Amino acid sequence: MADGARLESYDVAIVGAGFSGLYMLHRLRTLGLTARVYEAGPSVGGTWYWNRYPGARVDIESQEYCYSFSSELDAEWQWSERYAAQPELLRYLNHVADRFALRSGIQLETRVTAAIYDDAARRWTVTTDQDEQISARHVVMATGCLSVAKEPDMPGAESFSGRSYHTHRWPEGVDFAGQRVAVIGTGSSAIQAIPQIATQAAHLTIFQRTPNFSVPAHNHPTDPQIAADWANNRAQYRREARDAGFAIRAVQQREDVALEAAPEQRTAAFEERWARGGFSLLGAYSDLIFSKDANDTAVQFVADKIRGTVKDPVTAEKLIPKTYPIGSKRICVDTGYYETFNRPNVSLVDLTDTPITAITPTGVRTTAGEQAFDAIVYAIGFDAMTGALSKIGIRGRGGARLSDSWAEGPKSYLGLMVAGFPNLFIVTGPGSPSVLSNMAVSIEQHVEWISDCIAWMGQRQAGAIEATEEAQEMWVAHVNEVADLTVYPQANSWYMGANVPGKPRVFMPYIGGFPAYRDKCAEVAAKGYEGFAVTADGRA
Ligand code: FAD
Ligand code: N01
Repeated sequence: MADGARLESYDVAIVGAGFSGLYMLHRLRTLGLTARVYEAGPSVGGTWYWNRYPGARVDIESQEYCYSFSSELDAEWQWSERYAAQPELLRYLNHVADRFALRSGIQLETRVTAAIYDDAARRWTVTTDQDEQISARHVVMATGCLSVAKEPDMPGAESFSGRSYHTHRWPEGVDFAGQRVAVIGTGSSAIQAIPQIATQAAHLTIFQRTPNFSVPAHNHPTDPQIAADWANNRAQYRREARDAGFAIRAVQQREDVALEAAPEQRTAAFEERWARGGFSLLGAYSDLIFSKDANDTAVQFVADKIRGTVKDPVTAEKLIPKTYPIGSKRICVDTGYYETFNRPNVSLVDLTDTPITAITPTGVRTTAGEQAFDAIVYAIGFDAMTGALSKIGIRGRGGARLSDSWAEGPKSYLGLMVAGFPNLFIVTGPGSPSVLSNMAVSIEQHVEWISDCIAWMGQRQAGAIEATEEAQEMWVAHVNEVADLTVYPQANSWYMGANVPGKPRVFMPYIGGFPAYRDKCAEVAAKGYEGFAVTADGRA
C-alpha cells in the first residue's frame, strides 16, 4: 500500500454497478450490513451505460428484462417499447439507483485492480486505482459477463487516420452523414447497429467473418392492453418466467418434437414463431437444442427467410450461417437487418473468401485489395464471462491466483464460488445459467442467494465459506455433461471462449435450465450450504 493510501472497512465490497451491483447493494443494506460498490465507469448502469451504439436495445421483452424485487418499482415504471432501447434501460437503472438511495454507497470512476485474501484475518483486501484499500469480509464480483471488450487485433489498427469506434465504448454525437463507413463483425451488436448506420452513411460496408442467425424483434411501442395485462398478472407471469428453461416467459417452450412433425406442420409452427418475433422461435420444438437433425429444420427455415428477404442471391447465401446449429451462438434479435442488404448504399465483404490482412491509414485491406473509409466501427465482441475477473489480481487462500486455478478454463461451484477463494462470490459466474438465460432473472436469483448466504453466516458468526474441491469437481463435470447433450458445444462461440485467441475451449455457462439450477441452489442452502466448507469464527 502506497504511503497515504486510504484504508476503509466494510462487511462487503461489491465490484461493478450494473444490474447486479445495484441490487446487491440494496439487499445488503436491508440486512443491515455495510457495503460499498466500486465501479470503473463514470455512471451506474453497466452494460446499459457502456453499449450506446445506435440501435442498442434489449433482446428480451422489457416487461421481463427488469427487476422483480419491488412491486412499488414495478408500479411506477412504464416501458415505452416492447424491447426497450439502451437510453431507456439506462434511465431505468438510474431511477433504481435514486429510488433506493443507492448512490451514497457507490464509488464511480474507481477500478478494482486487486483482491487478496488474508487467511488469518479471514478478510479480503481490495485495491483500487484511486490509491485506496478496502478491507472486507466478503467480496462480490458483480463485474459482468460481457463487460470487457475485445480490442482490434488486426495489424495497423492504430494507424487508421479516420475515426474508429467500438460498439462497447460509443461516444456522444456520432454522425455518419456523407461518410464511407466500415463495420467489422456481425454479432448482436453489429446486427443492431448496421440498419441504423446504413440510414446515415453515404456507403456502409460490412466485413463478415461468420454469419449469425437473426430473428425479427417486431418491436413496437408498448401496447396499453399488454401493459395492463402485465400489471394485473405480473406475479404469475414472473413465476412462469422463472419456471421456463431460459427464464424467458415469451419463449413459450412447447414439448412437441420437431422430428416427429410433418414438414408442413413444422413450417407452420416456425412461421407462427417468426411472426411473434424474438427468441420464441427456439421454443417451437423441444428437440431443437438437443438434436442436430431437429436443429437443421429450424436452420433451413431461417435460411429460406434470408433468401426471401435479401434480393441479391449471392449476398443472401453469404448471410446464411452454414457451419453451426441455430441457437449455439446467441441468436440475434434485429430490426430490419436482412432488409438493409437491399439498400443501394450497403455492401457485404465475406471474410471467409478474402480475410482482412491489415487496417491501413486510409481503410481496410483484405486479400482482395484495399477499400477506403472515413470511419471504422469495431463490433468484435467481448472477452466473455472470465474477462473482467482475469483483469483483477485475485489471490485466495495461501496466495493462490484465480488465473492459475482457471488456466484450463473456469471452474466453480454453481458459478457462485471457487474452491480456494473463501468469501468471494461471483454474480452470474461461469457454471451458472447466466448468459443462456434472461439475465435479469438470473442476477436476482444470484444476488438473493449470495445475500442470504452472507446473512446465514452472520447468524452463525461464521468467518468463512468456501466451495469444496469435491463439490466443485462434481459441478464442473455436470456442467460439461449437460452441455454435451446439446448442440451448443458445436459452435466456435464466445460461450466456448473460442473468440479470444489462446483462451481455453470450455463451455462456460450452465445449460441445464434456470429452474433446475435455481432448485439446486435452494437445496444446497437448505442443507446448510452443502458442498461448502464453513469455518466458525467470530472475529470481526
Ligand atoms: P454489467 O452490466 O456488465 O456491469 C458490470 C460493471 O462492472 C460494469 O459497469 C463494469 O464497468 C464494472 N467493472 C468490471 N470490472 C471492474 C473492476 N475491476 N473495477 C470496477 N468496476 C468494474 N442480457 C439479457 O438477458 N438480455 C439482453 O437483452 C441483453 N442485452 C445485452 C446487450 C449488450 C450490448 C450486452 C453487451 C449485453 C447484454 N446482455 C443482455 C447481457 C448483460 O450484460 C446483462 O443482461 C446485464 O446487464 C449484466 O449486468 P451486470 O451488472 O451483471 O454486469
Ligand atoms: O459480439 P459477438 P457482440 N476480424 O462476439 C467478429 C450480447 N448482446 O458484441 O464470429 C473480423 O457476438 C466475430 O466474428 P466470428 C449477446 O449476448 C446482446 O455482437 O468470431 N471479425 C463476430 O461476428 C451477444 O451474443 C445484444 O467469426 C471479427 C463479431 O465480430 C454478446 O453480447 C446486443 C474479428 C463479434 O460478435 C456479444 O455480442 C449486443 C476479427 N478480428 C450484444 N474479431 C442484444 O441484442 C471478432 N470478429 C440485446
